[in-house]
Amino acid sequence: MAADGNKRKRPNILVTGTPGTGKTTTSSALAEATNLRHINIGDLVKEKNLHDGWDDDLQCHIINEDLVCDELEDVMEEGGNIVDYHGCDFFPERWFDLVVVLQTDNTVLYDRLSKRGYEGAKLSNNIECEIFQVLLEEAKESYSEDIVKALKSNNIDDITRNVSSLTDWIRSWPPTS
Ligand code: DAT
Repeated sequence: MAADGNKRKRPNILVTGTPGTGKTTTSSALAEATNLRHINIGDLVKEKNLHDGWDDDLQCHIINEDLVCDELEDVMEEGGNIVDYHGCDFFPERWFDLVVVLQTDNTVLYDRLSKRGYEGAKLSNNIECEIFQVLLEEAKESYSEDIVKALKSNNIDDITRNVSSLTDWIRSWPPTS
């Protein structure tokens, strides 16, 4: 458990994974089921201008990690947050009580990202990221391994099952032992 975990009335969960693995879908369903606050980092960065401009090659904002962490410090200390982002190594370790890494089979992910309009290097980089389990490795390096949980996200049944087991976990907070 994270060092500060016991002080929080409600836990903080990080939902991470390669783009397209279902972070936003899962996080918003989980927020609805539990009344936790869903924080989509990509949206927050755009909304509050927490970036250093636009990366033409990667076709995304260049996130300013320090500004993001400053922006979220108070709300994370309070607890009860589901943070949704395709990266996990720059958040303070103490923020999270559970780190969920969503995973999707390559062929399924390829179709999802193509539908989203990804092509060329952006598409192949993300597929490679999933093949090499980059986010799972990043999560294990950044957090205690016993709070990192990899969950399959190939179909709607997986989402239902994941949301249900995570809801149970949140409802049983704080842990008794
Ligand atoms: P992310 O936030 O990881 O980028 P998303 O939640 O926006 O992913 O989902 C991308 C698209 O794929 C969206 O159209 C919903 C669909 N999708 C995601 N996870 C799925 C799943 N487990 N089963 C079926 N469709 C899924």
